[in-house]
Amino acid sequence: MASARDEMLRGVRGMAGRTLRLEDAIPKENAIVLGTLADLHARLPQLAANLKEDAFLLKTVGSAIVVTAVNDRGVLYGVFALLRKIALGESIEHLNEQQTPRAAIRWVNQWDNLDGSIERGYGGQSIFWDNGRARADLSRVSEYGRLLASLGINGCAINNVNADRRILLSDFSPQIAAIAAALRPWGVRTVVSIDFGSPKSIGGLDTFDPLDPRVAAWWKAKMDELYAAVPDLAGVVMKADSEGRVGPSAYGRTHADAANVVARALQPHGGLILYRGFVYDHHMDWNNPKNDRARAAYDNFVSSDGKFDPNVVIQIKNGPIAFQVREPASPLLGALKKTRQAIELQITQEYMGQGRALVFLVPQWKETLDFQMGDGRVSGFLDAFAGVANVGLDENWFGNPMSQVNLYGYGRLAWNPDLSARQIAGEWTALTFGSSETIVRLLLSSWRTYENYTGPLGLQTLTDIVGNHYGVAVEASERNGWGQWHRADEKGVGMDRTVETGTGYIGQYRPAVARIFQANCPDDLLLFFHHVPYGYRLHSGKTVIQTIYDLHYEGAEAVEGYVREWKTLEGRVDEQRYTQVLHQLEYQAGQAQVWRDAVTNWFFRTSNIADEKHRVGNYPGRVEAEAMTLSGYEAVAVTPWETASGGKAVECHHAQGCSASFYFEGEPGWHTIRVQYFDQSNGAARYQVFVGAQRVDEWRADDRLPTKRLDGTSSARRTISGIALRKGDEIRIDGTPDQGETAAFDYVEIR
Ligand code: GCV
Repeated sequence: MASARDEMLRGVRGMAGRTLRLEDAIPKENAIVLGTLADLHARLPQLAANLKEDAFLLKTVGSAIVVTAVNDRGVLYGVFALLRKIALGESIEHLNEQQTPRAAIRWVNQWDNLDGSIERGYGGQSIFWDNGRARADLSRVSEYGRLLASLGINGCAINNVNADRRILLSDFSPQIAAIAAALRPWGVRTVVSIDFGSPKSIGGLDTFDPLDPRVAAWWKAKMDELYAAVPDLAGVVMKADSEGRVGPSAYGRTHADAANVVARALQPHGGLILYRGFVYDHHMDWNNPKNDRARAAYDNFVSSDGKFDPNVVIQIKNGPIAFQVREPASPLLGALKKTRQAIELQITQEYMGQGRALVFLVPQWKETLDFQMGDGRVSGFLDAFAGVANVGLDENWFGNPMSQVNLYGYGRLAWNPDLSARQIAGEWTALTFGSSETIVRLLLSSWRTYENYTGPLGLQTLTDIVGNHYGVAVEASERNGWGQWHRADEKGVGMDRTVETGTGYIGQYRPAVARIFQANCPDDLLLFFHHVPYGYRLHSGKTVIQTIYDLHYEGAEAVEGYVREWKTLEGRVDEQRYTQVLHQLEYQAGQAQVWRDAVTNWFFRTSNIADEKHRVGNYPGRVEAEAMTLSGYEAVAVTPWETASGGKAVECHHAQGCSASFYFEGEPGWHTIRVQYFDQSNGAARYQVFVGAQRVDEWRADDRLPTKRLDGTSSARRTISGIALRKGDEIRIDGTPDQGETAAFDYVEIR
């Protein structure tokens, strides 16, 4: 309640410059009255409402605005809702608005490791952990609690689902308690991720068999101990039998056995276990065309329906693989008729540009939430939401100012999945920058744009699957056990998941949906479900191969358009964020071109079918580095080949530097020079560009991109505009290496 009161004061002070007077009694003048229904009953007996936990009522009573709920958390949510209304300029006259969250469990998961790193986190180090302990300064945790509360989120898992067994050591609970204390004032209950092997790995038992009574007793004692330290712990998250984590399969037991043994230990404390449905074998034989990772969640869980205890919730990812740029809704959603279920959405942009690309994910999530499974809409099946947030210590939480829209959108949808993407984009934009149709337009088109240049038609994100999941690497998904296969070869592309000739995955959908995916598959998902020849015609009338070419060009062109559109906002968005976002979009435009060229060239070489529009393989104004006059620089082959133009780049191995030059052959006039160079993480090489004797630009390659290699992740673009060039001018690139970084570059393009 104190948080609700302080937030009301802070909000009105911030927006109206007025400090509300605090009183315990209800005054005669205008007032904002905060309290639970029980608190207010004696003074406002006319207030009658039938509210669930966390729901709130905003109601005008005489000259007062009353914000009430059955619990303190609900009042806090009501305050945030009222402040949002004021900030959005909505009327607060004659209020009588009751809001009830659709799902009672609205959690975020943080994949934070105890050493302070974050698995798939792009906004800096952990706000919770440092060097194996809770951070000494937990002020960012309490700010995070406030942020989460403003979105109606009521639980936060504070450590990675790839759980460190130390989290359950007896002397560790004070660390958890310290974090819980920082979240508690915001109504955010703490959750811990646990390792199923703990009874053996830290418990001194020789087994973690869930049916062994000693194991059950261990879990019970452990949970009693944990709740003694954190009495309001919301529960636990557990990843078992997945990606190297131990699980019930070690003893031939079921997931219900595993979940229930922990659930029974939690039950006396009112705790929940969110048991992850993300179970699959990552050593599957690629050569077996019947193998299919997409089948795994359904195959593993559906037979246990009805066998889970009531405090078990199965946490199911939105799609059957893992957070790809496009996947169909997981067929497990709603298939468990007697089991509670959560949808797991990924806020952190693991496969979506990792905090460097503008990708508003709400339209993607909405597609799943609104999906008609044949026996109901996905959102109607859900008891819980889990969003993988992975915020970090960076000032803006995510490493850039725009990714916050996804946390905002997640919270709003967990509260009310019927909100539209447009409404959420509009709210966030207005609250963050002030209303702007331009920003809303960018947000709403950004997922489609990202999909177009990274993996359209259901191909999934064509990224470095076995590495950093960031840059382009078309074949990285193939010939390994991870199961993110697209099976492109010289004749065709796509996974055959049909019942008749493929893996049978389509048969996991309810019949009405299976029929559509089988016989009338939407173009967007065609290659997820079917293997087709490159000449196959889509509903659009175009061939698959031409569509792949066209969409990659459209996607890359769209990002260039974002840069132009963002520039129209100069002076209307605060300067700091204007510049940050501009740089981000300019970088993204360069990346989009790398993706475009890599994917289209890869498919051109593989299919041997030319682009009808003659773009693929033809790059007007481009001069390959390896074709320049080189002094010190040496040509090298880049792996994978498609990530460098012509498969090659040049590198410098001389501390004093190297040069590469060529003569301009184009028409005289004002030109833009673009240098495609490589920015690895192991140094900060220096580049200088000269036209004749005049230096026109210089920079250091000092971005923090996640690779030490020359590849699609490190490939970056420098744009030098407004340069006067005459035919015959010499253009020279001087590069000076630094540590492991070789001042490499790929080509220069002049426009
Ligand atoms: C926490 C994907 C990610 C992993 C993640 C896993 C999961 O495979 O790449 O980093 O592990 O999903 O959701 O458990």
